[in-house]
Amino acid sequence: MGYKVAVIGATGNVGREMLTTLAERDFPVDDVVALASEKSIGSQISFGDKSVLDVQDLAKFDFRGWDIALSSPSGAVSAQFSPKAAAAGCVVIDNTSHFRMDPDVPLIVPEVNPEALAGYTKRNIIANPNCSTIQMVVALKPLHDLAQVKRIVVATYQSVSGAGRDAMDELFNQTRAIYVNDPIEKKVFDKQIAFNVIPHIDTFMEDGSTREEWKMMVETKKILGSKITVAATCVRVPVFIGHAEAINVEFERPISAEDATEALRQAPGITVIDHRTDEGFVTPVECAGDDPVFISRIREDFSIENGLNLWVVADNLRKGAALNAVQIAELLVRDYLKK
Ligand code: 11C
Repeated sequence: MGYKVAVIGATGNVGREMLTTLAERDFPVDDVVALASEKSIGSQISFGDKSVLDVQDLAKFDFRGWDIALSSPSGAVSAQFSPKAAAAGCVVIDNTSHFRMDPDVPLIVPEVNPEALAGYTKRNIIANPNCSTIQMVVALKPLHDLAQVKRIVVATYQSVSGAGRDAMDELFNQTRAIYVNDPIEKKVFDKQIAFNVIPHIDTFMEDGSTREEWKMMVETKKILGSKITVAATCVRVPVFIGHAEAINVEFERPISAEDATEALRQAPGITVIDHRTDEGFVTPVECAGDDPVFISRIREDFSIENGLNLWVVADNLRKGAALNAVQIAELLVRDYLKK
């Protein structure tokens, strides 16, 4: 017997990837529904190779009798509909930032803190972390177990797909416009993204950080440990899919590059490619469409005590969003929602 699964925000980048991932991983479904706002009614979405779903109106949907909702609409839509679905008995796995810091909502990366999932019954909602946080904590967990992370300094190189399909179109259209000498149009990004980099993701906060930088800090503390300090600089780059991160870590105890590499090679969800030669590292275009978090450029940082540098790359729509959500659903049905 399988599960009845709703995908909320099914027409977006992540919603589509959620449907693809459910089908690819043979998640045991009895029924699947694609939900979106009224303006998407009439459109159809593929579920795997064989079936096509008619998009249904989220506002009119009755969640009673549905087991799991994978949710990736805007934060405001999630704020309205996730509690409604949860109250109807449907466990919501929410990809927005809205519930992540709620103490009654577990924030889960299955390779890192699966034990925290037990707390989901308080609100019937589980939060999926930000894509930049997910790939960083997957990379750091095996090292944290070895030598205890003390401080993280990270710079991100984030692809435009993190900002949605209009952002991908904007990169494409601006690139084309530059080649054919057309005027550059800016709608999603406040500066030109083609052939440029923008150190501004999400809104600015009072202390000068952006919310993306703040999310990386608070989410990492919630998942890995509150004593860890994080300094993040988040940057949008003209790449379609795949986020990269240059991570500098200071540990409580000594850790060699060799021991770190060995621990990372053994860890779930990670592929180490670090040959210290031309092409012996991974870049975002190579990770697009793949599941693992790729780690390269593992080296000691001799400018601080117990320091290490890493280059971490992952598909932000898969491990950074849809795949992590489906892996949470897999844990949920394995340990808590057995049929
Ligand atoms: C980006 N990381 O690349 C963002 C997208 O908090 O879930 C995801 C935002 C979030 O723009």
